[in-house]
Amino acid sequence: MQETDLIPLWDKDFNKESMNIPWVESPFFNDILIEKKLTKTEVSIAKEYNENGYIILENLNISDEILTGIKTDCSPLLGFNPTTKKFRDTRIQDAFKISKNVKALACLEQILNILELLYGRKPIPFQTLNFPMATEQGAHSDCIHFSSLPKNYMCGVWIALEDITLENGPVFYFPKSHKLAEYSLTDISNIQDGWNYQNYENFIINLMKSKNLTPKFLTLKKGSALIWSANLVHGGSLQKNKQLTRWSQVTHYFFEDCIYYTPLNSLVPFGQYFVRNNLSNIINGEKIKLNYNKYDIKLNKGFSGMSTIFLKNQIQNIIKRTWLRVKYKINSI
Ligand SMILES: O=C(O)CCC(=O)C(=O)O
Ligand SMILES: [Fe+2]
Repeated sequence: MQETDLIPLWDKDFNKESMNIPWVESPFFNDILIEKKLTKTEVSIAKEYNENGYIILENLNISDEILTGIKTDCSPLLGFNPTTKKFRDTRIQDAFKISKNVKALACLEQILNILELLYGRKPIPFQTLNFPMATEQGAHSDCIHFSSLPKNYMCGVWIALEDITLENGPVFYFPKSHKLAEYSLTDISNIQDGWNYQNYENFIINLMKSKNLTPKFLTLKKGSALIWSANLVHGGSLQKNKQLTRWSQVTHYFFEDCIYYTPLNSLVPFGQYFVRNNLSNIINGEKIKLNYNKYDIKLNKGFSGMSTIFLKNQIQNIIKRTWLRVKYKINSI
């Protein structure tokens, strides 16, 4: 006899690939990887992403026309003053609506293919941000801004539009931090006064220190990219040399067949979601239809833009059961 014979259900099988999370974040990642017929390069990309929560792509084939074109297109939108060489704004959101170059970078075939490989679903670029300078943004996980049901079907792709050094405020990120729990505002404080973004940022940086995670700095050559998974902690480091620029583009992606929401404006423990149901797919401009793994959903609108979410067939079942109870005069079905 072996000791494991004493454990109930030890020999039972479980459908590992049917778990309701991206396969690359699955606790059964290694088992699933063996089953997939991937090339050597694909295997190393997937392993890196699973272990560290990010991958760096240095050999992307992006034309200089696009990289330079984005700067030319965005400069007037950012209120660039040629005399002072200063920008009025430090970021522009969704410039893809105006600039075909921004759109082209958000829809790069090479990136879309890698994302589909990692997530097993079609990626949907839904938001672009262009920065001419460092953001100096505190450490955060994008999960606080963008989340999905099922969870973790979201990622960010950051592309350098010029060479990035320690002088011009590179992005910093904490490898392996994506494996930590996903924290919401209601988790970080036991009083409502603590449910604010500043407290969240203070929490995250203390969490990194407490877990002994050390940051890496994204010094990159123009045209290279970082893909980070939904819960990887990252931010913008301080810009040492303010005379320099730090041109970059971030595109945020969701994946198909999910419900998308903003945790920062939601009260998830109370079942109240700030659902993003007016997103468009940058690739084709079409409105994204929300669903849950292809099941139709119904949103019940409540206060402050928050909704409760029902699966349509769940409602139909409730109605059917109620009708049967009434018809046969029984208390429960
Ligand atoms: O570019 C940066 O400094 C960080 C941007 C960022 O965190 C984001 O867009 O999610
Ligand atoms: Fe971010």
